[in-house]
Amino acid sequence: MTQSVSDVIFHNYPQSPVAEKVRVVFGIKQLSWKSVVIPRLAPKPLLTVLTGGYRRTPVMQIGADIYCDSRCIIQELDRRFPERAVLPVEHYGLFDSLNQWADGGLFSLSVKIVLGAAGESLPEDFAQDRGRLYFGSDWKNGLTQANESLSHYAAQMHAALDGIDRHLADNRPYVMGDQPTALDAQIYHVAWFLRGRWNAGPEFLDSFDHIAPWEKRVQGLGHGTYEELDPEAAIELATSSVTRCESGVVGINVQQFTVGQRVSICADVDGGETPVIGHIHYADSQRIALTDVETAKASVCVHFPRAGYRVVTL
Ligand SMILES: N[C@@H](CCC(=O)N[C@@H](CS)C(=O)NCC(=O)O)C(=O)O
Repeated sequence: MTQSVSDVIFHNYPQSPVAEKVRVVFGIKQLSWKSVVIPRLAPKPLLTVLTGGYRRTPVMQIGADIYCDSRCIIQELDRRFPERAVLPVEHYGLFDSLNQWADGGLFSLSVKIVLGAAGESLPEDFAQDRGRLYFGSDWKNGLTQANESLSHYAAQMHAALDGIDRHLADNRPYVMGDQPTALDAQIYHVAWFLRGRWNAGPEFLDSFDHIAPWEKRVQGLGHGTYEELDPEAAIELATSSVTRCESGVVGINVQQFTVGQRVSICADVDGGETPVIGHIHYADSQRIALTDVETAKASVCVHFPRAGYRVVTL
């Protein structure tokens, strides 16, 4: 069966910065996709019925294959649609380390700034949900501290973006040179979040010489083309499809997994999230995929990145 680009279903909501990262990747790759708009707050029953409990944003679906986390999504997009690759082969290790830094440290810093600056003005349900997700069980204290340490976090962000600004100073259009890559999407989604959701964000970003013009260029790449799809139609599609993922444990098998083993998978942070429980269908050093996923309605295959996720055998 040939893969059609319009088979890509993206579960997201407009305000999500991590979804914006992937939307920019759709733009770079000039893909067409279907958008399922999901709620900003849990519970999200029409999403978790596909993921087996994973509730973060975004999630990509292609038939019965469900890809959780932007890292897994972007790797899969380049694998299925190699044209206009966003993960360059050259210097891949260095590139991927930078990607992981942007995904981890840089994004967390932006969350502290945006939530910290919002302070008391955050709606209570949103503060509780995002507080627990990003600041752990003592989230009230975490939010207060983020508010009190705002200038410290702004200085940390300034130090990080100063490096990017200097890097762009040779008038290269994109971070890696002439062609946009996933790293542009990575760094851009943080700038997009700061500019859009932090009162002081525009002034902060505009104080750099090269960041704002680069943001404009990345924005100009667009989001590819998309149309909306009902969540029910997406579930129906998953139910009537079968996974295209081969089965096996490939490469160096540090945790000595075997196909069929029952495991739980959860983001390796104290976010109060529901682990996804299922049976190993595929694993390598970058990705793990489960079938017979408990609590998932359809016979899906749910994929996670290995980086940042804890897999526990049950
Ligand atoms: N490591 C994840 C992080 C995803 C994440 O934290 N997304 C935020 C939205 S930007 C989220 O899930 N917030 C809670 C929600 O949407 O329910 C990824 O790269 O996809």
